Amino acid sequence: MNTSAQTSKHGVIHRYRRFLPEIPDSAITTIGEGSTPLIEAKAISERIGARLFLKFEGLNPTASFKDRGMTVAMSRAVADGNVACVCASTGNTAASASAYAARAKMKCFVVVPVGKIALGKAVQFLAHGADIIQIEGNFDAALKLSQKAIENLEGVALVNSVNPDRIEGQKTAAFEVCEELGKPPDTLAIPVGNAGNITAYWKGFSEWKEAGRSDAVPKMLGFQAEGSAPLVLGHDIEEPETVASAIRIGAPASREGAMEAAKESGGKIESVSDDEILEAQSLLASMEGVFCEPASAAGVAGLLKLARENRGPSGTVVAVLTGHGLKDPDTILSRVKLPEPIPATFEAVAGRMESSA
Ligand code: AN7
Repeated sequence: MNTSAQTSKHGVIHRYRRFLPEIPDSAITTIGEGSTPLIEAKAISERIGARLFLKFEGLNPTASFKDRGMTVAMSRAVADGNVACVCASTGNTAASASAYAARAKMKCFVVVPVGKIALGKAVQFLAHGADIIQIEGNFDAALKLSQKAIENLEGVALVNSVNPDRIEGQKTAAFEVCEELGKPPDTLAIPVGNAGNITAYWKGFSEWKEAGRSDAVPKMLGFQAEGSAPLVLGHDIEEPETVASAIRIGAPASREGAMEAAKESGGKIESVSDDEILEAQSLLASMEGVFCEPASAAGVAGLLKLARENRGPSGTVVAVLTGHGLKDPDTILSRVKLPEPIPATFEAVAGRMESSA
């Protein structure tokens, strides 16, 4: 075995090191994140009247885009001599942090809103051995408490996207999109919660252009859930609500980054209803074979809504599907059920198939 196999040569740090903050080899913590597929969505393209590609971030090691930022944040936390990390989370950040912390032999505290974490995500951070702090409050409260906690603790790194290393890692998704298409798309559609990811993509597209690798940047379209849309309403929300639990966030930490991305690119931040989100999730699964979690479908929901209102983008559009559908089995099971079992006989099975043929 090649000795360098200890640190995988895959992962966004190795791939895009010259665009990232300095990280010594010995500190690199990677699980082979990034290099996710860009999937052409022909059926939905017809509905929206543009050529749509899906950047399927659910195929990262912990099944969400968070891993791109976490490899950079955790590696830098190791390089700085930290012994523990903490994050507030609606689920995916905690799943990612706990996996990367396990690999870095670091203690990981996850501060999460009780009763609002999708099942698959909770199972992940339980499996990775996180120290779980469930609070009787929402994500916004969890983030404030986490920020306050590290002020008084030595050697503990905050790995939420308010940590600029997270944004640095996440911007690599924009590089991959540009490389795969051969140029930036005309438009990017993306879900917005705490607003770190739209900030990161915009930074990535802008840096790609500054580096002379492209001569354009896409229009940025961000979509929030209607019950959790502080950027659309123009003020924070005390009690955000949405079926898309990942983006149930009322006071986005990166609001300025998101507003800047929309403004500078000639794009916008809008909202979509829970029904529109679930409809988009269902279309993606049933027509494109791509299963993403509800929050991840917000971008496609937004594109479908704009198309219905005859104000959708044309040209090449990339929608970011931020997390895998297996993260949140309960939302599917609350809408569709397994059928009743039948006897294990040829007659019964044939009868069933004939009746639905
Ligand atoms: C699937 O895990 O905030 O706008 O604590 O999990 O960068 O916050 C998750 C956010 C979109 C929104 N899609 O991204 C967390 C958390 C999925 C997500 C978002 C999240 P940001």
